[in-house]
Amino acid sequence: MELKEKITSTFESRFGGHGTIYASAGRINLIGEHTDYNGGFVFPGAIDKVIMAEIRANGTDTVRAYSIDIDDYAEFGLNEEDAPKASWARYIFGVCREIIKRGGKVQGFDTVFAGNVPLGAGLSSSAALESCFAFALNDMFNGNAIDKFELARIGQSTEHNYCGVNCGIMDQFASVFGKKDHLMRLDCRSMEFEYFPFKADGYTLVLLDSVVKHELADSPYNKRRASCERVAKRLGIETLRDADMEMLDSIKSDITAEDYFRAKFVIEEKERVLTVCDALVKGDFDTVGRCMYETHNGLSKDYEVSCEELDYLNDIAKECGVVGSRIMGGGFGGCTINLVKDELLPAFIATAKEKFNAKYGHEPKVYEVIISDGAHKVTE
Ligand code: GAF
Repeated sequence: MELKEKITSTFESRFGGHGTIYASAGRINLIGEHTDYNGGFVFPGAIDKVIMAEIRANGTDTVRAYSIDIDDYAEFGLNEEDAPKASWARYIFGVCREIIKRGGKVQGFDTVFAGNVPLGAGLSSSAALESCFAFALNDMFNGNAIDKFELARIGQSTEHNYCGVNCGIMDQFASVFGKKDHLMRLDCRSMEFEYFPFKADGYTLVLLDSVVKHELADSPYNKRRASCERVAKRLGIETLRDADMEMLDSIKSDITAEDYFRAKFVIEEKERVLTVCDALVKGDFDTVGRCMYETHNGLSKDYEVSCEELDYLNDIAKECGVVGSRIMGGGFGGCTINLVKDELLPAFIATAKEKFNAKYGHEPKVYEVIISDGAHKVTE
């Protein structure tokens, strides 16, 4: 059954009647990983996989929420002490609380939601969930008075304050601002951004999901961020955006080798984003691809957020002559993103499935990516 039909029929049987339907997207990121919380650049786009929710005010102070995918129901109030236990419900609760903390209005509502963003694959299903509800509650209770950047920050603060992930702004930004056929280069220091048409005629972006589970809350993600902040502090600057390799080398003997390599990756990565944007405008996909491989190498060796399975998928891509390939998102599992010449695509996918299966006993999942719109209202 289509996502929307599944949601509307479940809403009707659970709560009776109908509400309004909203959706927001997962994201890819062509390049610029772990640069967002360092004040650097990122280059994401929203994709055609969404979290969708039907929502209706219920005239009480209680939220009644049902997740179709998890098959779980939660009821909670809107005060700080009402935080639900289930982690999926905490995303919705967090969004409500962050709106209220900013002086916005939220009243009780009934909701049923589901999605087709693969969970734990590095495609930001959590940002899609937060952005869907932030967008919806802004529309339903606040006359859309909250601007789109603040909607993204509401999602990010939800991660920080209710889900234990000290994430940057990239995922929520991409989910809220996504535009069909466009990637967005965001400067995470000034928050200025530019849409770049993504026309890669003759190439396909394909994700290979290792199905290694990716959980940022208990992962060393927060530790990576702490390393970067330590180095920035030692350099006397606000973020690594203002650092270069000369500065880093000048303090090399005062910091741990681990912190040195974390910062080195970030310094190199922020330059790669600019190189890739220029190359994309010129249609120079060889440069785009080379930078993607460099990013993978840095994420694997210096930032150490890859894993055996993702390194293997990257090696297969290289062997197959794929233009660019790298681990995508926070890391510790999830997907590689691959820029593949169309004529090579079937052979690449077949080889990746076969080799990965032979080594790990299961095939990687394959998702072709269509760059799509971000948060939106689906029905009146
Ligand atoms: C995760 C985080 F949520 C983002 O903010 C970003 O840091 C990303 O990892 C790595 O680029 O998706």
